[in-house]
Amino acid sequence: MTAVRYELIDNIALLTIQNPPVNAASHAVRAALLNGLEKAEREAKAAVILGDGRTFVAGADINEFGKPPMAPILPDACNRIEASSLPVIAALHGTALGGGLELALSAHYRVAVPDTKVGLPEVTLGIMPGAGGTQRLPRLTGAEAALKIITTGRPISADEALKLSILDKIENGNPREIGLQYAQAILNDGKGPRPISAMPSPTTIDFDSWHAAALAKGKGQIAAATAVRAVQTACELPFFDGLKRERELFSNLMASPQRQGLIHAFFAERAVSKLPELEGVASRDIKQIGVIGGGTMGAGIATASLLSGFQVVLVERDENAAQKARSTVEKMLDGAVQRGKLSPETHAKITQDAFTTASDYTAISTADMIIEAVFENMGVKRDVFAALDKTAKPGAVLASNTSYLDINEIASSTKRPKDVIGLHFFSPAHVMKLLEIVVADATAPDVTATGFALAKRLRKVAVRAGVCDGFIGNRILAHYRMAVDNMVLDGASPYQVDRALTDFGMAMGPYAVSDLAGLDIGWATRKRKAPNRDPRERVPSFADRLCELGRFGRKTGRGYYIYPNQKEDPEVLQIISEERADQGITPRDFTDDEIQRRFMAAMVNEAARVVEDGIARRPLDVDVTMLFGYGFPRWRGGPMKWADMQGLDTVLHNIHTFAQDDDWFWQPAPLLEKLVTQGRTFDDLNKKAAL
Ligand code: 3H9
Repeated sequence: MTAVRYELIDNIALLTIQNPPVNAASHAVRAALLNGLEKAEREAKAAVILGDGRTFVAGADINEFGKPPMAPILPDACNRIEASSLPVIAALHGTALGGGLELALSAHYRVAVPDTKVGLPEVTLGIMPGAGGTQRLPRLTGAEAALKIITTGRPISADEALKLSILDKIENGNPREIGLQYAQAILNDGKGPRPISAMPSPTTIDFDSWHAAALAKGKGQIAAATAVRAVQTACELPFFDGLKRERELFSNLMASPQRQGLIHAFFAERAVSKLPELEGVASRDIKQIGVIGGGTMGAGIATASLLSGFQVVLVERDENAAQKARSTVEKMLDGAVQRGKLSPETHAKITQDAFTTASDYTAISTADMIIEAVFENMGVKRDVFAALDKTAKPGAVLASNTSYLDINEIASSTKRPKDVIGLHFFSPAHVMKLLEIVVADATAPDVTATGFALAKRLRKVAVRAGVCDGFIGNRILAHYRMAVDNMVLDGASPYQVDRALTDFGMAMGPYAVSDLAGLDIGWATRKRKAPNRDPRERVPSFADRLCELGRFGRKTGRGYYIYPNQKEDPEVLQIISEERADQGITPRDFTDDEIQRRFMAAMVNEAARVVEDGIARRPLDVDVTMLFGYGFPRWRGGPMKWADMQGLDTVLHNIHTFAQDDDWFWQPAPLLEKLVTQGRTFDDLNKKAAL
């Protein structure tokens, strides 16, 4: 298949880009487009550019990033199209994004089908538009509207694009028909080329304020702020000088580690659901979901399911609790209406027709999938699953939303362990994107496939995890929590730790996270693990002390911080210093850099063990888990990508250094040592797994 199909229809040349799945503007596409244009200039009176299949062009080919550019590069291809002697029309459908929109802006006229979306999402990949987008778009829309599109990266609808003059026309039909008709109308009207580069510069605005706002919002990310400066040149410099400046700024971002991190995140997010064990395996049909337990998690799961069009039956222990759960779900749905995610009419319809509550398991005897979200206790869970065994219909998927417990043991309390799986949602379950799909020893492949299909319907990112205490995410969290607790015991304050780690880019510091989750959760886990604790483990008791004082975090108004304003609490520091005195510890200073290095070394070390133990299939599964469930900064790509970029030898060296004061906690993961010895990276393991 040629990258661009050429057809001559009367005197109009049709250039159809054929590069599935999303018609990325690869080298082959760029070269073939220019060949087609030259042919059109010899044979035709107008040229139409369109995309084959599901979309126009979704952008530059991301696979080419980081490799030497191959001529014709996209900016040159766009300039050549704009300079054509023929009127060039772009006929859009699907998504015209990034380089795809830039290509359309280099055409002289743009027509689109109504559900087309256009945008410049480059900043989400750590770069900025680099094929004229920062110069052509503001000439059409004005600087402010262009900045909104470029700095957020959010696509806009065809209607909005028409209002902003990005589109000239919206037409029903297919891109081929609407492109041909529009080209014919342009010829009939005697119109010629209409290059945006010849349009006047946009009026200047307060770019310094936009720059400062983009920097603040970026929390360490530089792409959006850099793009502001590029748009500024559109107001201040002649078009081709502006293009030159755009190229320089684009190339700087292309060379940045942030670009590497964000592109890794883009591909990792798509790779997580690609599992060899699921190839050719059909998922089970799910229409009705039963949820057991109407607390925060159960209500969140019910809400997420309702928002994605499932019928939901929620079972609580008695009528009162069922009513309470119903009102929690309705409040969550109200929130979705307020956020514009749901219309008031659909809200009313869902709550009436799709949602029922009950206090008896017989209500879920028709459910295709049952998700248990009861108290986190093995005995309670075993009882629930034993009861489900009697009630659930044959073939129903039986899922547990446990965040730590052994799914194999839970499965053993039923006569159908093949149907049992872990579905670990994150709180609030109707908002958080991550779903850990925990595959037990006996889980049938079609049950795993059903978990992934459910995640897709719920628009969640699903990661396969094996069975162990805490699965991927909470197991790693438990380890880096130990590292930060030890630092606090040795002299750092919880507030310094939180600040150092939010400066690193974490969405929240670990102590603020504990307060949000509830300190009683960690307390229960510590008690559960106490009998099997290694005697060499350092066990700080300040967290237990806070719980003994009834400080469970936000919900009680006090935890590590004082709420509602999250103020630091001198009493907490006093409790910590008393414990240091009891243990004979002389507190020492920690720099923010040391806090960050210890935190990351602990995270990467445990993550390496998680991969080695097969709990995560690949390092990228860890990255996606930490990005979508634990507030790890996306622009760093995830902990494993971060470690690769630091150099694994540097991370290992840090671990050896830290081991000088605690050689039990800082035992290097054998996988990390092996990779360093072999001079390989975590990403090499990702690539190997993809073969
Ligand atoms: C840019 O344009 C820079 C220029 O300004 C300057 C240049 C000089 N390239 O997401 P999906 C793959 S930067 C290569 O699952 P959907 C994707 O990996 C770019 N491959 O589908 C996946 O592969 P696989 C600006 C790409 O329907 C497959 O296509 N553009 C690209 O859910 C299907 O993707 C963007 O940032 C690409 N550009 O969503 C848009 N895009 O099947 C990025 C996708 O092997 N793309 N693939 O896993 C998207 O946002 C979504 O893919 C899209 C479709 C909305 C288009």
